[in-house]
Amino acid sequence: MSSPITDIPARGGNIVAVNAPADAERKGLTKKEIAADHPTWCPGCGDFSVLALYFKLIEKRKLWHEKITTVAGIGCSSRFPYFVQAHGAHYIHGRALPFASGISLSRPDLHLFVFGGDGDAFSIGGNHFNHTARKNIKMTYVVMDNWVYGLTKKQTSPTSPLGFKSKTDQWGAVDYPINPMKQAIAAGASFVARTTHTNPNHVLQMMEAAMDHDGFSFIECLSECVEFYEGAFDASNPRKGGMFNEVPKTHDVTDEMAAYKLANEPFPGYFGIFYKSAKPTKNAKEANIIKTSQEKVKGLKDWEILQKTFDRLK
Ligand SMILES: Cc1ncc(C[n+]2csc(CCOP(=O)(O)OP(=O)(O)O)c2C)c(N)n1
Ligand code: SF4
Ligand SMILES: [Mg+2]
Repeated sequence: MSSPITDIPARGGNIVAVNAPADAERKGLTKKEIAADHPTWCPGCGDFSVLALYFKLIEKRKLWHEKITTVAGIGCSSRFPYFVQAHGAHYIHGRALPFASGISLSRPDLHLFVFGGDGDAFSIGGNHFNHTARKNIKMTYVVMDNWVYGLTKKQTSPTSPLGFKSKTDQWGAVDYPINPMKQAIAAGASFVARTTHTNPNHVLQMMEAAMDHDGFSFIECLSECVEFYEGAFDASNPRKGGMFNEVPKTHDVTDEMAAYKLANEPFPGYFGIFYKSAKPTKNAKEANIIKTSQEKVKGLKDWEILQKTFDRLK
């Protein structure tokens, strides 16, 4: 993989390119340059579309290897970073968001994308979801929701509907499912959108809008598990006799209550941007604290600052 040499910026600082051609002179990556391992998903799995559209986004927006980071937890969907030729990590089940938060806060110049499943996001990673959203840490989180645990071969997930028969609910799920959109809005996510893998143009549109948002952007992307929950989303797919309803043009995306109402609609519900607000990110707030602190200790080396701190603690 060839990429220009770049200096790692100080926290909150700007990246300085060394020996790199000017951005305008650089060509965007081709699909061949972005793709890594051949995906190991089952033929027909919805996750293929999401990956293909991520490649399209990288091509279209001329993102370069050294500017993209792809992070995931564990699950079929979380295998995502294996298939992308870029920096990233396939991390611990449910812990993708805290790992990604560290990346975001130390390298704000990167385009940071986190992919994962409904189990990863809302079961084991449920608390991380709420806290990353409320802190408004800049990254794009795409949850590939298939309403089931795919990798571990069909257990009930937090989004499985009532009555869903699985290995953990042989007589049908009895627990009420969560609504990812309501959860994201209530947690304080500053960008909340919904899409489905069967509408490629819409997925790309949502990813672009999420990437351009300065804050924690969340996308629920329906992504069918053809192996363990075939037909789950037919009601949202016009090719299967369903309805793909876009968010009404009159919807005010800054109106939290209106977004909540949209999210409350029964399946198939609406697709598009439900909520968007421009509130300061944790990245910006931390950068500000660092800048102010650095102004106070001008001229001191890092170890001298540490020494002073320890001396004060004595
Ligand atoms: C700490 C821990 N607990 C449980 C597991 C087993 N496990 C792996 S993936 C997974 C759930 C995957 O479901 P989801 O996040 O919805 O992803 P999908 O496979 O459906 O894309 C579970 C329970 C694990 N790997 N680590
Ligand atoms: S088990 Fe389901 S989610 Fe996993 S790769 Fe196969 S179709 Fe996709
Ligand atoms: Mg799942």
